[in-house]
Amino acid sequence: MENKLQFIRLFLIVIAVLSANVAASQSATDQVRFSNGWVKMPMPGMHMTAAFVDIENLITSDLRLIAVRTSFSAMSELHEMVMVNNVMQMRHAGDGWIIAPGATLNLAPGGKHAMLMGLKSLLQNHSATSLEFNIEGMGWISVPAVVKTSLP
Ligand SMILES: [Cu+2]
Repeated sequence: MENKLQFIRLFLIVIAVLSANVAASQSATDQVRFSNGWVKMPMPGMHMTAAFVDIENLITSDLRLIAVRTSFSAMSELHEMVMVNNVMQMRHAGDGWIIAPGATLNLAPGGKHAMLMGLKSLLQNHSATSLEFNIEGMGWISVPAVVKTSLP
């Protein structure tokens, strides 16, 4: 009897956790829209590449993109390009980026990007994969992405 009660309690906790996850992901899609996700096909022999996406803020307060990760890279960082002594350099955007209400943050070649380092597997050109972005307060959100050599 004791065991049965414990099992029921555990079962209820599992149900509560699962439904909380569903609620979180439903609200995330109401609050932020990801589109045009893609990963640049790495140069032969290179173990790093960049990924890009458009992120639209659908709510009336600021959102902050704080991190990126993928299943196929050992280390992933948000990077931006900055001019230092007339030379374009890449810099880790440690604080992430704010997305104002109604605004779209564009991660695009030559600008802000997701730097993917320590690629664990060979990426196939034109294959489908996924990226995960962390929005402050929302957690990790999976975003479909296609592997390609450049913009169409
Ligand atoms: Cu970079």
